[in-house]
Amino acid sequence: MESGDGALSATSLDESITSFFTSAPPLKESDNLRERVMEFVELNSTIAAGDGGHRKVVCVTSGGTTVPLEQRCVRYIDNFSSGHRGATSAEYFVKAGYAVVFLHRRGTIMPYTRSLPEDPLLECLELDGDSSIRVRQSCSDAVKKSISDHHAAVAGNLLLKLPFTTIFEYLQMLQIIAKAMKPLGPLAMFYLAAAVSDFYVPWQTMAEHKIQSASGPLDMRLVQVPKMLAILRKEWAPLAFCISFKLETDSKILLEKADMALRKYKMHMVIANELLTRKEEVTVVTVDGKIPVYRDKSQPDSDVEQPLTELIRNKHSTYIKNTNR
Ligand code: PAZ
Repeated sequence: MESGDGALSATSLDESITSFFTSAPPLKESDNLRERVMEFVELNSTIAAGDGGHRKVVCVTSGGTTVPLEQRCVRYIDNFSSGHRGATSAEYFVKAGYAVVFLHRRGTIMPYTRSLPEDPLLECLELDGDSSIRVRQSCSDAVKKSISDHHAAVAGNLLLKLPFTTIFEYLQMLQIIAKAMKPLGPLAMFYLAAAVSDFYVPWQTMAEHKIQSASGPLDMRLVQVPKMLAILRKEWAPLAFCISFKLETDSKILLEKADMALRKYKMHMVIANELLTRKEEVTVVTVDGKIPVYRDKSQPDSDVEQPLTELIRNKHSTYIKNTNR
Protein backbone atom coordinates (compact mmCIF):
# COMPACT_ATOMS: atom_id res chain seq x y z
CA MET A 1 0.00 0.00 0.00
CA GLU A 2 0.90 3.66 -0.20
CA SER A 3 3.83 3.88 2.18
CA GLY A 4 4.56 7.55 1.53
CA ASP A 5 8.21 7.13 2.38
CA GLY A 6 9.83 5.88 -0.85
CA ALA A 7 13.28 7.43 -1.02
CA LEU A 8 13.69 7.67 -4.82
CA SER A 9 15.09 10.87 -6.39
CA ALA A 10 12.89 12.71 -8.93
CA THR A 11 14.83 11.23 -11.87
CA SER A 12 14.69 7.64 -10.68
CA LEU A 13 11.01 8.10 -9.84
CA ASP A 14 10.37 9.29 -13.44
CA GLU A 15 12.33 6.29 -14.70
CA SER A 16 10.45 3.82 -12.53
CA ILE A 17 7.11 5.33 -13.65
CA THR A 18 8.11 5.06 -17.32
CA SER A 19 9.33 1.52 -16.79
CA PHE A 20 6.08 0.59 -15.01
CA PHE A 21 3.90 1.81 -17.87
CA THR A 22 6.07 0.55 -20.74
CA SER A 23 6.40 -2.93 -19.27
CA ALA A 24 2.81 -3.34 -18.03
CA PRO A 25 0.55 -5.64 -20.09
CA PRO A 26 -1.46 -3.24 -22.30
CA LEU A 27 -4.88 -2.34 -20.93
CA LYS A 28 -7.65 -4.09 -22.88
CA GLU A 29 -9.98 -1.73 -24.76
CA SER A 30 -8.11 1.36 -23.58
CA ASP A 31 -9.41 3.49 -26.49
CA ASN A 32 -12.96 2.60 -25.62
CA LEU A 33 -12.37 3.45 -21.95
CA ARG A 34 -10.79 6.80 -22.86
CA GLU A 35 -13.77 7.67 -25.07
CA ARG A 36 -16.29 6.76 -22.37
CA VAL A 37 -14.52 8.82 -19.73
CA MET A 38 -14.04 11.82 -22.05
CA GLU A 39 -17.69 11.70 -23.05
CA PHE A 40 -18.79 11.53 -19.40
CA VAL A 41 -16.51 14.43 -18.42
CA GLU A 42 -17.48 16.60 -21.40
CA LEU A 43 -21.17 16.03 -20.88
CA ASN A 44 -20.98 16.93 -17.20
CA SER A 45 -18.76 19.94 -17.78
CA THR A 46 -21.57 21.60 -19.76
CA ILE A 47 -24.17 21.13 -17.03
CA ALA A 48 -24.89 24.04 -14.70
CA ALA A 49 -24.73 23.34 -10.97
CA GLY A 50 -26.91 24.90 -8.27
CA ASP A 51 -24.06 27.15 -7.05
CA GLY A 52 -23.91 29.05 -10.37
CA GLY A 53 -20.86 27.16 -11.64
CA HIS A 54 -20.58 23.92 -13.56
CA ARG A 55 -21.00 20.39 -12.28
CA LYS A 56 -18.01 19.05 -10.37
CA VAL A 57 -16.55 15.65 -11.21
CA VAL A 58 -14.89 13.35 -8.67
CA CYS A 59 -12.92 10.20 -9.39
CA VAL A 60 -13.49 7.87 -6.43
CA THR A 61 -11.13 4.89 -6.29
CA SER A 62 -12.24 1.91 -4.28
CA GLY A 63 -11.15 -1.60 -3.23
CA GLY A 64 -7.71 -3.18 -3.41
CA THR A 65 -5.43 -3.86 -6.38
CA THR A 66 -4.07 -7.37 -6.93
CA VAL A 67 -0.47 -8.26 -7.78
CA PRO A 68 -0.35 -11.21 -10.18
CA LEU A 69 2.45 -13.73 -9.58
CA GLU A 70 2.16 -15.47 -12.97
CA GLN A 71 1.39 -14.03 -16.42
CA ARG A 72 -1.27 -16.70 -16.92
CA CYS A 73 -2.43 -15.79 -13.48
CA VAL A 74 -3.39 -18.55 -11.07
CA ARG A 75 -2.09 -16.86 -7.92
CA TYR A 76 -1.97 -13.25 -6.83
CA ILE A 77 -1.32 -11.07 -3.76
CA ASP A 78 -4.40 -9.22 -2.53
CA ASN A 79 -5.39 -6.99 0.40
CA PHE A 80 -8.25 -6.51 2.84
CA SER A 81 -10.12 -3.59 1.26
CA SER A 82 -13.87 -4.25 0.98
CA GLY A 83 -14.74 -1.16 -1.07
CA HIS A 84 -17.13 0.11 1.61
CA ARG A 85 -15.44 3.51 1.92
CA GLY A 86 -15.42 4.14 -1.82
CA ALA A 87 -18.97 2.92 -2.50
CA THR A 88 -20.50 4.84 0.41
CA SER A 89 -18.61 8.02 -0.43
CA ALA A 90 -19.63 7.77 -4.10
CA GLU A 91 -23.29 7.73 -3.03
CA TYR A 92 -22.82 10.89 -0.94
CA PHE A 93 -21.00 12.69 -3.74
CA VAL A 94 -23.77 11.85 -6.23
CA LYS A 95 -26.39 13.04 -3.71
CA ALA A 96 -24.51 16.33 -3.43
CA GLY A 97 -24.61 16.81 -7.22
CA TYR A 98 -21.14 15.59 -8.19
CA ALA A 99 -20.62 13.37 -11.22
CA VAL A 100 -18.65 10.33 -10.02
CA VAL A 101 -16.16 8.22 -11.96
CA PHE A 102 -16.13 5.11 -9.76
CA LEU A 103 -12.87 3.24 -10.38
CA HIS A 104 -13.41 0.09 -8.35
CA ARG A 105 -12.03 -3.37 -7.78
CA ARG A 106 -14.24 -5.88 -9.57
CA GLY A 107 -16.40 -7.78 -7.04
CA THR A 108 -16.13 -5.29 -4.14
CA ILE A 109 -19.01 -3.29 -2.61
CA MET A 110 -20.86 -1.14 -5.15
CA PRO A 111 -22.81 2.08 -4.62
CA TYR A 112 -26.47 1.54 -3.66
CA THR A 113 -26.03 -2.06 -2.54
CA ARG A 114 -25.10 -1.49 1.10
CA SER A 115 -28.59 -1.98 2.52
CA LEU A 116 -29.15 -5.22 0.61
CA PRO A 117 -28.32 -8.65 2.09
CA GLU A 118 -25.00 -10.26 1.17
CA ASP A 119 -26.52 -12.49 -1.50
CA PRO A 120 -29.33 -10.26 -2.78
CA LEU A 121 -30.35 -12.43 -5.73
CA LEU A 122 -31.06 -15.49 -3.61
CA GLU A 123 -32.14 -13.71 -0.43
CA CYS A 124 -34.40 -11.02 -1.92
CA LEU A 125 -36.11 -12.97 -4.71
CA GLU A 126 -38.58 -15.83 -4.52
CA LEU A 127 -40.47 -17.92 -7.01
CA ASP A 128 -44.01 -16.84 -7.79
CA GLY A 129 -45.55 -19.93 -9.34
CA ASP A 130 -43.57 -21.80 -12.02
CA SER A 131 -42.48 -19.00 -14.31
CA SER A 132 -42.39 -15.73 -12.36
CA ILE A 133 -40.14 -14.24 -9.74
CA ARG A 134 -41.03 -11.62 -7.14
CA VAL A 135 -39.21 -9.60 -4.47
CA ARG A 136 -39.73 -10.88 -0.94
CA GLN A 137 -41.75 -8.50 1.21
CA SER A 138 -38.94 -8.28 3.79
CA CYS A 139 -36.53 -6.86 1.16
CA SER A 140 -39.00 -4.79 -0.79
CA ASP A 141 -38.20 -1.32 0.61
CA ALA A 142 -34.43 -1.81 0.43
CA VAL A 143 -34.60 -3.14 -3.15
CA LYS A 144 -36.88 -0.30 -4.31
CA LYS A 145 -34.57 2.32 -2.82
CA SER A 146 -31.42 0.74 -4.26
CA ILE A 147 -32.92 0.46 -7.74
CA SER A 148 -34.38 3.94 -7.84
CA ASP A 149 -31.25 5.67 -6.45
CA HIS A 150 -28.98 3.69 -8.78
CA HIS A 151 -31.12 4.32 -11.86
CA ALA A 152 -31.39 8.03 -11.07
CA ALA A 153 -27.59 8.29 -10.75
CA VAL A 154 -26.88 6.43 -13.99
CA ALA A 155 -29.71 8.01 -16.01
CA GLY A 156 -28.64 11.46 -14.77
CA ASN A 157 -25.08 10.79 -15.99
CA LEU A 158 -23.84 11.10 -12.43
CA LEU A 159 -22.20 7.69 -12.12
CA LEU A 160 -19.71 5.95 -14.39
CA LYS A 161 -18.57 2.57 -13.02
CA LEU A 162 -15.19 1.28 -14.20
CA PRO A 163 -13.81 -2.00 -12.80
CA PHE A 164 -10.17 -3.04 -12.38
CA THR A 165 -8.48 -6.09 -10.88
CA THR A 166 -4.69 -5.78 -11.06
CA ILE A 167 -2.27 -3.01 -10.13
CA PHE A 168 -1.42 -2.78 -13.87
CA GLU A 169 -5.03 -2.10 -14.83
CA TYR A 170 -5.62 0.30 -11.94
CA LEU A 171 -2.71 2.63 -12.66
CA GLN A 172 -3.26 2.66 -16.42
CA MET A 173 -6.93 3.44 -15.90
CA LEU A 174 -6.19 6.15 -13.33
CA GLN A 175 -3.86 7.82 -15.81
CA ILE A 176 -6.50 7.79 -18.57
CA ILE A 177 -9.18 9.16 -16.22
CA ALA A 178 -6.90 11.86 -14.80
CA LYS A 179 -5.86 13.10 -18.22
CA ALA A 180 -9.51 13.16 -19.34
CA MET A 181 -10.42 15.20 -16.24
CA LYS A 182 -7.53 17.67 -16.63
CA PRO A 183 -9.59 20.21 -18.67
CA LEU A 184 -11.97 20.56 -15.71
CA GLY A 185 -9.22 22.34 -13.74
CA PRO A 186 -10.22 22.86 -10.09
CA LEU A 187 -13.71 21.40 -10.67
CA ALA A 188 -12.07 17.97 -10.76
CA MET A 189 -11.44 16.01 -7.58
CA PHE A 190 -9.58 12.77 -6.86
CA TYR A 191 -10.69 10.82 -3.79
CA LEU A 192 -8.18 7.99 -3.72
CA ALA A 193 -9.61 5.49 -1.24
CA ALA A 194 -8.38 2.35 -3.04
CA ALA A 195 -5.79 0.24 -1.22
CA VAL A 196 -3.03 0.24 -3.83
CA SER A 197 -0.29 -2.41 -3.72
CA ASP A 198 3.12 -1.14 -2.64
CA PHE A 199 5.06 -3.93 -4.36
CA TYR A 200 4.64 -5.80 -7.62
CA VAL A 201 6.31 -8.34 -9.88
CA PRO A 202 7.37 -6.64 -13.16
CA TRP A 203 5.70 -8.34 -16.12
CA GLN A 204 8.98 -9.26 -17.86
CA THR A 205 10.39 -11.03 -14.77
CA MET A 206 7.11 -12.83 -14.00
CA ALA A 207 6.76 -16.58 -14.60
CA GLU A 208 4.55 -17.27 -17.62
CA HIS A 209 2.99 -20.48 -16.33
CA LYS A 210 1.69 -21.62 -12.97
CA ILE A 211 4.58 -21.74 -10.48
CA GLN A 212 5.34 -25.34 -9.56
CA SER A 213 5.47 -26.33 -5.90
CA ALA A 214 7.82 -29.23 -6.70
CA SER A 215 10.58 -26.66 -7.32
CA GLY A 216 10.90 -26.06 -3.55
CA PRO A 217 10.50 -22.82 -1.56
CA LEU A 218 9.32 -19.81 -3.55
CA ASP A 219 11.95 -17.13 -4.03
CA MET A 220 10.49 -14.10 -5.74
CA ARG A 221 11.56 -10.46 -6.02
CA LEU A 222 8.90 -7.79 -5.73
CA VAL A 223 9.81 -4.23 -6.69
CA GLN A 224 8.28 -1.02 -5.38
CA VAL A 225 5.25 0.32 -7.21
CA PRO A 226 6.23 3.87 -8.22
CA LYS A 227 4.26 6.54 -6.35
CA MET A 228 1.88 8.02 -8.92
CA LEU A 229 0.50 10.75 -6.64
CA ALA A 230 3.31 13.13 -7.53
CA ILE A 231 2.79 12.73 -11.30
CA LEU A 232 -0.98 13.02 -10.88
CA ARG A 233 -0.46 16.42 -9.21
CA LYS A 234 2.33 17.58 -11.50
CA GLU A 235 1.24 16.35 -14.93
CA TRP A 236 -1.97 14.39 -15.24
CA ALA A 237 -4.35 16.88 -13.59
CA PRO A 238 -2.37 19.68 -11.91
CA LEU A 239 -5.34 21.84 -10.89
CA ALA A 240 -7.52 19.05 -9.52
CA PHE A 241 -8.30 18.85 -5.80
CA CYS A 242 -6.49 15.73 -4.58
CA ILE A 243 -7.26 13.64 -1.53
CA SER A 244 -5.31 10.50 -0.72
CA PHE A 245 -5.82 8.02 2.11
CA LYS A 246 -3.29 6.62 4.54
CA LEU A 247 -3.98 3.38 6.38
CA GLU A 248 -1.85 2.06 9.22
CA THR A 249 -2.31 -0.54 11.94
CA ASP A 250 0.05 1.25 14.36
CA SER A 251 -1.63 4.41 15.66
CA LYS A 252 1.74 5.81 16.77
CA ILE A 253 2.96 6.35 13.21
CA LEU A 254 -0.33 7.09 11.44
CA LEU A 255 -0.50 10.88 11.63
CA GLU A 256 3.19 11.33 11.00
CA LYS A 257 2.97 9.19 7.84
CA ALA A 258 -0.15 11.04 6.68
CA ASP A 259 1.62 14.37 7.20
CA MET A 260 4.60 13.12 5.20
CA ALA A 261 2.37 12.04 2.31
CA LEU A 262 0.59 15.42 2.36
CA ARG A 263 3.82 17.34 1.94
CA LYS A 264 5.73 14.94 -0.28
CA TYR A 265 2.96 14.47 -2.85
CA LYS A 266 1.43 17.95 -2.43
CA MET A 267 -1.99 16.50 -1.64
CA HIS A 268 -4.71 18.93 -0.59
CA MET A 269 -5.78 16.50 2.13
CA VAL A 270 -4.73 13.11 3.42
CA ILE A 271 -7.32 11.06 5.25
CA ALA A 272 -5.65 9.04 8.00
CA ASN A 273 -7.35 5.90 9.28
CA GLU A 274 -6.58 2.79 11.31
CA LEU A 275 -7.57 -0.67 10.17
CA LEU A 276 -9.76 -1.53 13.16
CA THR A 277 -11.49 1.83 13.66
CA ARG A 278 -11.76 2.93 10.03
CA LYS A 279 -15.56 2.79 10.02
CA GLU A 280 -15.80 4.87 13.23
CA GLU A 281 -13.30 7.69 12.81
CA VAL A 282 -10.77 9.23 10.46
CA THR A 283 -8.48 12.24 10.72
CA VAL A 284 -8.37 14.77 7.92
CA VAL A 285 -4.79 16.01 7.63
CA THR A 286 -4.26 19.37 5.88
CA VAL A 287 -1.48 21.97 5.92
CA ASP A 288 -3.69 24.06 8.22
CA GLY A 289 -4.18 21.33 10.81
CA LYS A 290 -5.77 18.00 11.64
CA ILE A 291 -9.52 17.53 11.88
CA PRO A 292 -10.96 14.39 13.51
CA VAL A 293 -14.20 13.15 11.93
CA TYR A 294 -16.46 10.64 13.74
CA ARG A 295 -19.46 8.54 12.88
CA ASP A 296 -22.53 9.71 14.80
CA LYS A 297 -22.82 6.80 17.25
CA SER A 298 -26.26 7.90 18.44
CA GLN A 299 -27.64 6.88 14.99
CA PRO A 300 -27.41 3.11 14.35
CA ASP A 301 -27.26 3.43 10.54
CA SER A 302 -24.84 6.33 10.43
CA ASP A 303 -21.42 6.21 8.79
CA VAL A 304 -18.26 8.27 8.91
CA GLU A 305 -18.40 8.94 5.14
CA GLN A 306 -21.35 11.32 5.52
CA PRO A 307 -19.54 13.94 7.69
CA LEU A 308 -16.27 13.23 5.87
CA THR A 309 -17.60 13.89 2.37
CA GLU A 310 -19.47 16.97 3.63
CA LEU A 311 -16.25 18.45 5.00
CA ILE A 312 -14.42 17.60 1.77
CA ARG A 313 -17.12 19.21 -0.38
CA ASN A 314 -16.82 22.43 1.61
CA LYS A 315 -13.04 22.46 1.28
CA HIS A 316 -13.33 21.74 -2.45
CA SER A 317 -15.74 24.68 -2.93
CA THR A 318 -13.32 27.01 -1.14
CA TYR A 319 -10.48 25.67 -3.28
CA ILE A 320 -12.45 26.35 -6.48
CA LYS A 321 -13.22 29.93 -5.38
CA ASN A 322 -9.59 30.60 -4.45
CA THR A 323 -8.25 29.04 -7.66
CA ASN A 324 -10.59 31.02 -9.93
CA ARG A 325 -9.74 34.35 -8.34
O1 PAZ B 1 -12.38 -0.51 1.47
P1 PAZ B 1 -12.62 -0.44 2.96
O2 PAZ B 1 -13.83 0.39 3.28
O3 PAZ B 1 -12.66 -1.80 3.57
O4 PAZ B 1 -11.35 0.29 3.61
C1 PAZ B 1 -11.06 1.63 3.24
C2 PAZ B 1 -9.55 1.87 3.23
C3 PAZ B 1 -8.98 1.57 4.62
C4 PAZ B 1 -8.90 0.96 2.19
C5 PAZ B 1 -9.29 3.37 2.87
O5 PAZ B 1 -9.88 4.18 3.82
C6 PAZ B 1 -7.79 3.67 2.80
O6 PAZ B 1 -7.18 4.00 3.78
N1 PAZ B 1 -7.20 3.52 1.60
C7 PAZ B 1 -5.78 3.73 1.39
C8 PAZ B 1 -5.00 2.58 1.98
C9 PAZ B 1 -3.52 2.81 1.83
O7 PAZ B 1 -3.05 2.58 0.71
O8 PAZ B 1 -2.85 3.24 2.78
